[in-house]
Amino acid sequence: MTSLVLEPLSTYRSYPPDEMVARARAFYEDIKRRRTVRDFSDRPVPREVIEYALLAAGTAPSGANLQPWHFTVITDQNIKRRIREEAEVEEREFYNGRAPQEWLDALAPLGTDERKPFVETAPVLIAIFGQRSSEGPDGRRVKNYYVPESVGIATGFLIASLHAAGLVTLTHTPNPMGFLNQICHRPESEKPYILLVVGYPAEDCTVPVHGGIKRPLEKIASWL
Ligand code: IYR
Repeated sequence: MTSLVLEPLSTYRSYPPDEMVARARAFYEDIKRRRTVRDFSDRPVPREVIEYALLAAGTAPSGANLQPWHFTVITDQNIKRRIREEAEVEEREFYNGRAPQEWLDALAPLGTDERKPFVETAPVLIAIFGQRSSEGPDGRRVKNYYVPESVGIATGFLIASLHAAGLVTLTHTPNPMGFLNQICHRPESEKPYILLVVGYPAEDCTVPVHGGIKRPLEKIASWL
């Protein structure tokens, strides 16, 4: 067990109130341009952008700071094709029986179906795994805590970072995603969380009008 060692908080920065508002607003103005994209160009992305975005994701807070995540970056065309094939097997079942009508109705404004060509077209896939347990310093398995919460926050950082760098993403969730363990050689102690599709939008890329409509502040927040 590691014991508590403290150091002064040296990384914090404070800003005058006006500047705080300006910064919060600037972040909002930029992040609100983000759209989930399904029409990808095949243009390759610089590896360093992905590396920095992964480093940013890795700074996310996590249960007991155990950082229970793994990111497998896939750029190999053959592996992307295998992932598309496996994803489409699951999606065909989803759209043709497994999904209740209510779910299909909720998806109608997005125009999604079982065809997932973007999994092959986009230059980068990031398979995100949550580690239910990991190997401790002495080689024994240690349990991780708040895994979905931690991986969700890290994924949010990742998406925000890729957006800030000028890339677009799709948070793809073929269900179930167990095939990602086999293809990415990840152990059964890891649960696939999201398959993030990353790249540039195709020149003729369109997005659903509905998807850009975000609920106003008074609908998403209340003050006590
Ligand atoms: N995984 C399916 C269905 C799907 C589900 C939700 I919730 C979405 O926001 C979008 C799609 C698919 O990828 O098509």
